[in-house]
Amino acid sequence: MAIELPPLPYEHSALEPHISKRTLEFHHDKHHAAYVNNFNAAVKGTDLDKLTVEQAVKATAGDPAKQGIFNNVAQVWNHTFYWHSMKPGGGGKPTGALASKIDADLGGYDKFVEQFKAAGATQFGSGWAWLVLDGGKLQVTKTPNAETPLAKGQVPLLTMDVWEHAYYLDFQNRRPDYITTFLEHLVNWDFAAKNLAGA
Ligand code: MN3
Repeated sequence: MAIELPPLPYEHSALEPHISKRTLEFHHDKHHAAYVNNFNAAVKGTDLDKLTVEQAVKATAGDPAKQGIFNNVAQVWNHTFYWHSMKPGGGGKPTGALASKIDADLGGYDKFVEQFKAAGATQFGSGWAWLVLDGGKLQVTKTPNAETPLAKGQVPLLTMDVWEHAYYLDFQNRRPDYITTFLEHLVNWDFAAKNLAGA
């Protein structure tokens, strides 16, 4: 039961001019697809082949013998979550229950922005910045490489890919500009609010 590459939730050009069609063609059609293919090839004929993506992430996390499989399946999950963390016409401030919770747990939207920018900018090398629910409280966090809060007992609400392949064609070395653009023009607060409501 091979897993499949989920389609992007919007057209490849839908995030322009902020993230180009060319970036999403490489990022989704090549990088995300490669993680799917690598995972399928590695687990073919094993018990891991019977699991959902989420189950396979949890089943391989922290097992040195399964590091390669974890890297690929966690990247499959992280990327699908990332596509939904953005939307055309996104960006700006959240509203409603999520906004109130950011005020209560993080000290307000401006503090969230400060922490999220720092998480993305200080993740050395490749990785991810996250807004998660940890023990019922919001937390901004970062993970290296394929690591994911899903495997740490946290509830992911939102993520931003800070691997160079996410921004290099559009922003070259200017990761901070990509992060600012993500927050001002792309972030999908509806998705984060839905994840909070379902937690
Ligand atoms: Mn990526």
